Amino acid sequence: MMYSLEAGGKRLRPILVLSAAEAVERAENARKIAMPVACAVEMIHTYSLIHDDLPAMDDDDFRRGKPTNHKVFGEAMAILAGDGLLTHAFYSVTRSAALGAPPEVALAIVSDLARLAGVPGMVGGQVADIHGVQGVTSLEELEYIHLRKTSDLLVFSVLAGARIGGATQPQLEALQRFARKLGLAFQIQDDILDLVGDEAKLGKPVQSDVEERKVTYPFLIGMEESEALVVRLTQEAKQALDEANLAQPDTLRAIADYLMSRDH
Ligand code: GRG
Repeated sequence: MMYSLEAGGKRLRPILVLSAAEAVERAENARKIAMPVACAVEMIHTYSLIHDDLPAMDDDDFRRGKPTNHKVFGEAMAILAGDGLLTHAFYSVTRSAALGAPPEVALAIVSDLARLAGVPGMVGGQVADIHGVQGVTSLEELEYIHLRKTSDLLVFSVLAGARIGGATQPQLEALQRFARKLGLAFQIQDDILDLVGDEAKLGKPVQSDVEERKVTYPFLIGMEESEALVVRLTQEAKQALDEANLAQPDTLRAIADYLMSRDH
């Protein structure tokens, strides 16, 4: 568990939890109370990466610049490390209640986490992705997968932080719109960076269709349109952020800008 947690990574989801808590600025000690939830979402994210890398799924040898968990510890331990992280995440959320999160806030966070990381969310997105590997033909299908597989954990992160910060219902709704758009932009940028990285490795343009690559936005609509879509979705995300009327929206806004322009 610690091997994969400490392997690095951008820590995007925990940063979103803490930034959303600080952005609302209504409840006391919000950052301190949000910390165990920030850790919980990184545990869930890391478990999903460990399981995604298994031979039965993506069968990857490297993650976060290091050999994947099953390459080092074997498949059985990698499955158990993922299971352990998933379970411990819920324990970690209960620590927020111990630090002073109101019971109704802690309960809402547990409920959101089970839903958005679970079958209606990330797990369901992974199922749709596996079923659709060669069969995804439309942008609607691709968006369905990305909204669940990628956006939903970002939605959880922003909502959890905002709940701890004392957000109102209209603020939560606007922040949910913000995170959904942000997640889509993030995933499309990820697809673009993957393709650019592959092309750099091979020293030639990659023909997605002939090389049996996964169906992605660049594959379906081309590179230029994908890049324009990242810009448009980021603008829409920032529009939703404005609608949330937060006391301190600057960090969340800066994260949206950073994700759009990142190169790794
Ligand atoms: C196994 C239930 C289950 C789900 C797996 C996360 C996932 C779902 C699959 C990994 C492959 C992938 C590209 C998922 C989309 C989300 C995404 C872009 C993950 C990578 O997140 P980063 O870039 O990773 O935040 P770091 O390493 O920086 O934390």
